[in-house]
Amino acid sequence: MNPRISRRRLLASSSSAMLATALAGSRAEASAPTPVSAPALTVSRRTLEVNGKAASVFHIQGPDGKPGLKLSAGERFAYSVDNQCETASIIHWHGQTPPAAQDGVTETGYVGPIAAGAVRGYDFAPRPGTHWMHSHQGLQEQSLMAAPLIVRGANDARIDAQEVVVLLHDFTFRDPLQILADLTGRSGTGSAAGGTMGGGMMGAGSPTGTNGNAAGMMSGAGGMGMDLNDIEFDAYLANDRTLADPEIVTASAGGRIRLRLINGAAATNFWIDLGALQGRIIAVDGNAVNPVVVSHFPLAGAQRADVLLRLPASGAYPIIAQREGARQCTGIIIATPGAAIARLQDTSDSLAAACGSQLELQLVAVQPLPARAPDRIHRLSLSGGMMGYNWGINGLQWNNHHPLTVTSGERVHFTMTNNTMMAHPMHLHGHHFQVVEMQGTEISGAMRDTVLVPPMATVMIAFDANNPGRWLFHCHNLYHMASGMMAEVVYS
Ligand SMILES: [Cu+2]
Repeated sequence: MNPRISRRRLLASSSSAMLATALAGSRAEASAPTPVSAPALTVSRRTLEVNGKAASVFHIQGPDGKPGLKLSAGERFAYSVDNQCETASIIHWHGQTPPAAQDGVTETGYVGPIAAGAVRGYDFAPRPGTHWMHSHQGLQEQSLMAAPLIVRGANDARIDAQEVVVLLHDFTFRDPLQILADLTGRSGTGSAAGGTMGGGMMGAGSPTGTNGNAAGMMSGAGGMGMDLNDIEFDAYLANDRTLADPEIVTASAGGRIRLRLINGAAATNFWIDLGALQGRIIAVDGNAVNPVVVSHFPLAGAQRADVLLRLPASGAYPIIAQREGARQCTGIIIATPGAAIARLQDTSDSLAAACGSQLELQLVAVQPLPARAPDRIHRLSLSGGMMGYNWGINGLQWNNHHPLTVTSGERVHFTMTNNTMMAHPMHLHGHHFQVVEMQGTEISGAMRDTVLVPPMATVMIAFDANNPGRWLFHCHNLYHMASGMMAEVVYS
């Protein structure tokens, strides 16, 4: 018997068992489809040295021992997750559109977490593009339980370019639970990552000594305050390394590079600076866009960008990511053989601006949604603030959210108005949407799974309800999500 078919049957029966468990109202984990013979993604603990200090973090390794997965064109996502951690976990396939029970979340009730030592199988047709995988359990994502998920498409082979994947992260030596407790004020210790909570002015006077943050940066226009960066981090990483010891990618002079940039940070929007190079953004969140020439552009939390560029001559070319509203940087260096590589500063001389709609307004989908009037419109207010840390959607936190109902076959619009002073990268699971209106301007914008909604702005997205089930919709700032900024799309 074909082992793949038999395993699929096993998965199918196991999924119905899980669904039955969920419908019975139990949150307990249904028996996992073990043993699963599919190649494994192994989730484990490791020690990572950051700024000369050892930290205990997580790792998601593919069968080849490298972080995450790279799938060939046409390859199925037929992998298992082997949880070798001391704690339960679950991995979400960010950017993928699998059946709902395989989305890698527990909140929708299909499955429980993968217990320590357990294995769970997955099998679905993956969506091509630059995607990623990360824990959707607790705050594990902050402890680097994140990795690239690159799915090559049929057309990728026509692009003759060296592929360079860069996963960005924000890093802290602190316990993320303590950070969240400080932010929500429940611990009573008073200090939130060194920031003062009361005035919406965060980041000042950090005991960790990281410098250069624009605490409670004022936007200037109308004297309206804009809040950036609730948390001080100890370092910013590109493929696990800081600029003190960056990854150096060797490439040839005149060579073409395809950067696959992934913002895997828990709570940081970055500006990408290509330095002396000019590139062309050809895809965002794995979806082709009409090429946009860039050298400096924003990449919000959870977003991805594919950038084509060419090295004009021999030399070393830093690709830098700078935290919005701050000076801290991370990055990699692309260098030709023998090029002199200068030590780079990990702080910029100037503060980065806030990430906003600058790039979004220029993006045009290569394959937009077919023109169609909406069958259903959900008007959503992004609500809350740093004071009280009561982030929500329509004033409601996840624990008392109202389901966002849709029906299969509908064209759905979400009109999101951000009534807070902080930008929120909003992520919809299981679907890709088109950005159709940005701050009053109608656009045939990018197809995405994550869009940044700037403070006091309105952004409209459209999607086709074509993947039945229950799907999370949330801010991808981990601490905003954890404190309640999440709702659920439910097919009626
Ligand atoms: Cu948010």
